[in-house]
Amino acid sequence: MALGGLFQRLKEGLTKSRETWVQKIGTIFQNRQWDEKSLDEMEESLIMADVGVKATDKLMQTLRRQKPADGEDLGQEMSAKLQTAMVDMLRGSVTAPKLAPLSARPWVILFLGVNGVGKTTTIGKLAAQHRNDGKKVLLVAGDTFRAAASEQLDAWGKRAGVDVVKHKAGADPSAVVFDGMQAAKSRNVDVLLIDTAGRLHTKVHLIEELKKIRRVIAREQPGAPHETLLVLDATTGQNGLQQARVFKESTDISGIVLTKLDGTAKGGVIISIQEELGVPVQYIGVGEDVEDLQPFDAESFVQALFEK
Ligand SMILES: Nc1nc2c(ncn2[C@@H]2O[C@H](COP(=O)(O)OP(=O)(O)OP(=O)(O)O)[C@@H](O)[C@H]2O)c(=O)[nH]1
Ligand SMILES: [Mg+2]
Repeated sequence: MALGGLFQRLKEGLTKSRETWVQKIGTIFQNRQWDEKSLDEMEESLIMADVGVKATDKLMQTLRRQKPADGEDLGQEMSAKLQTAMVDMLRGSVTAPKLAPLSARPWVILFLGVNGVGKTTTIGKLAAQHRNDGKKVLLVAGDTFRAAASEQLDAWGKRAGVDVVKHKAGADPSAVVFDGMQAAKSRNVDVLLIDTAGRLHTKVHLIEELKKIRRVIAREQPGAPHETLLVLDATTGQNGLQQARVFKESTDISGIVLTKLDGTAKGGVIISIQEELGVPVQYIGVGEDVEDLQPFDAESFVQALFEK
């Protein structure tokens, strides 16, 4: 899809956030002074949008330091200043990944997250995108917890035209992952995407199972998994952030996939995720279609959020 089309989808996906808080922030300063009352109101709107206390504090510090020029359209100017501050924060809060994407073969990506956040859907969309780029993709149904789970992955595999390695429901997930690694190596696969069962970050045995999966992957290919993506549902706002904190304590996470941004006005949570976790948001989900999973780019995200 053309870049313009992707931006349009992103914009549409962020409509709820734009219409609830972004536009409100734009109007706070219209016909008003640059004073404590207006600044406080702005701060409140950021908190309401789930930007988080810490990130809001930091943004407001930046904005309070920059007294606007007289005679300007204050609403527009404050909105522009906020956009710049957000982009800087989203860019500055994380460092670039150590390895270039797809620099190893197979490039192994492990997906984690609690129930229903969008792991399987994200894998399906990403599989279709890589396949469209001419990559050889293989999926691993590491969610052996429910029979329906591998069927759902199978359906995505068929749609994207990629194979799925799976076992019977109830099988040991590590065994499926082992088979997936073997198949990826022997079939010369470019990208291996591993689905896992939704797990509560608070359940010790599930976290142990995850560690076992990681050991199997690393034994089969040193350096893998190359990416471990934690999938978070944006509609859960600050709760998602709390999940991420706990996951991060027990396992390495290289990036975040923030799904369902189209279903919430709490799009500001992306800022607190990066700022507080220091883990980059790699992809965002703004709808149900394949093109609605997009690589996250701070500048186009903020532009899409604010553009009328
Ligand atoms: N609107 C919208 N829906 C999404 C997005 N991503 C995922 N979904 C929907 O979220 C629901 C759950 O997605 P799944 O992919 O099954 O989630 P999961 O994490 O694999 O769930 P479990 O395997 O049960 O842990 C599905 O109905 C998806 O279509 C998104 O970006 N936007
Ligand atoms: Mg799933």
